[in-house]
Amino acid sequence: MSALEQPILVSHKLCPFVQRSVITLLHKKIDFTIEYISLERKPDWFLEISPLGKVPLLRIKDTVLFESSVINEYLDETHGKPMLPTDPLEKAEHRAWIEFSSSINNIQYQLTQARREETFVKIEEDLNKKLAHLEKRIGNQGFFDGKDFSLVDSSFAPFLMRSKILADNTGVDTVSDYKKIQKWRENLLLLPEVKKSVVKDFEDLYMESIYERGGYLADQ
Ligand SMILES: N[C@@H](CCC(=O)N[C@@H](CS)C(=O)NCC(=O)O)C(=O)O
Repeated sequence: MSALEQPILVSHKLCPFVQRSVITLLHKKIDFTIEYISLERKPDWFLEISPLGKVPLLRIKDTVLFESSVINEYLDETHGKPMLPTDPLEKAEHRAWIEFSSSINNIQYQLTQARREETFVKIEEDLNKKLAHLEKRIGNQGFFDGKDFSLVDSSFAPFLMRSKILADNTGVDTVSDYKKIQKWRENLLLLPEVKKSVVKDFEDLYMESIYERGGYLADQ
């Protein structure tokens, strides 16, 4: 495939939803081009093609896909070994957990933005309730469900990567009470498709964005 025919992923370096699609593209060994944009100053061409004004977008010839979970399912259906179960009930359950991972991403973002300790603690309580459900569901064979890397794994990996960076830099580890999630995190963060799914200076950029905000977490 020539570079001109490759799918183009319209991206932002810090976006966990973009990262999910990068992980899936890398896992499936699909050639692609990445185009970063500023979300503070969204280019006109982006606003013209992005119905929600959000990244990621995947441009395939004249078609524009949006919503990371939809992009990932398209990539899964068109390339290589399926990353979702074939049984409809199991597939629906995996999709539900992918949806759940989106809310976890949003809560993690809110946690990094909280200015006051009181707000931070409330958000952390909400996150804990949700993580307790996740802890009960995940398997203990290295991945979300069994021994194979699935779309649920690619969807949670961005949250887990950020939780590790936050733990290393602030001492606040949001998954410290959850042994299975910790093991899962260790396992996922060793995978090449996860390691290579962010820019080289991601940790610095991510922490800078948190220190710039100057919230409760930045003071820890
Ligand atoms: N549900 C969307 C969420 C994407 C999303 O929230 N992207 C953020 C960056 S991480 C964005 O583009 N925000 C720009 C805005 O809301 O103006 C998906 O899964 O793709």
